[in-house]
Amino acid sequence: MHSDGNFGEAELKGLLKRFRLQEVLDEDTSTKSIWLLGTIEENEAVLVLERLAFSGERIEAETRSKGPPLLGACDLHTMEHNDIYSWATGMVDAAVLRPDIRIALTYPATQKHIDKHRRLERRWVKETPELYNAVTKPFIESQPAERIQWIYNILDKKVEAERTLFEDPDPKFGFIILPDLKWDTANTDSLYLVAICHNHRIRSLRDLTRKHLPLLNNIRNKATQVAQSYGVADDQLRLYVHYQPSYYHFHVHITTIKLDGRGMLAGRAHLLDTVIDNIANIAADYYQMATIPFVLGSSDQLWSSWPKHF
Ligand code: G7M
Repeated sequence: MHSDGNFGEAELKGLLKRFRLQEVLDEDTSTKSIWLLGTIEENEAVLVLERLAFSGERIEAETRSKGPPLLGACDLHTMEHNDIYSWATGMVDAAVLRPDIRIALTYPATQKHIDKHRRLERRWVKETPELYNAVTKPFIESQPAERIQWIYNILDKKVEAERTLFEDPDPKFGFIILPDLKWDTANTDSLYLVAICHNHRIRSLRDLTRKHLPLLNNIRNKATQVAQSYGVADDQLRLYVHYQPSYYHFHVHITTIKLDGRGMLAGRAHLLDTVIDNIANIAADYYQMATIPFVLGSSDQLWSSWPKHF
């Protein structure tokens, strides 16, 4: 155990040397990371390896100090060539990329640490209106009110009141716009706001009908104005709704298009403009009639409700 302040490079090196792999818990090619479960002597350990991004600054500094050529000492493994295009895999002089990896070790790791990093199972669910009524709706209705207490606290100005950027207090069509928990409120390149409606009866996309168009259009317009006050123009904004959301009280995500991540993936994010268009121009009860596919993960609370119905 190393909870004291004397743990240093030599100790970490020693632990890494003694790490014996048991299982690959997860891999992610987009973040170029791998999560490994192993043992160090009799205890379990979780090791995370993540390839670091290139640093233009470091490459420039390296070139300046040594002079070109930048890839003079590279070692090629596979190589292809077509006309003016060549590509290969290989290794470059370590100095160009150093450090090239981030290592995170949890030791000793508890079962909780291990479970947290184990690959999620994921699958598509095609939610017909009948399945919504049979599976998802009862699940939503069974959710304890405490799950969305944080939303009521915001609407009642008990918390985050000073962070409110806009409020329309109308109980039916009103809402509050404030920074999302995930935004540092400083960097507009990662602007992330959330609009939370005052109406407690709209739990998700499935509850929206034509009578909610004033609310949706109002959110659209006011979100644009608030973002503009941060210097983010209308054509730089992504407004969307999650289905399934984490919290069943209707809210809209307002982010810049510079931001991307899991929450914006097809299978979860529904653009507000498309939602408005579907209700306004296709059918007033579009979201009561539609089959909505979504990806369910084994860590989602809804996961255990679905297998029973297949
Ligand atoms: O997946 P879903 O559409 O339900 O997303 C809920 C959003 O609410 C996420 O983007 C969270 O980061 C955000 N959020 C969650 N909590 C608990 C809070 C909070 O307490 N305050 C604020 N401002 N945003 C939150």
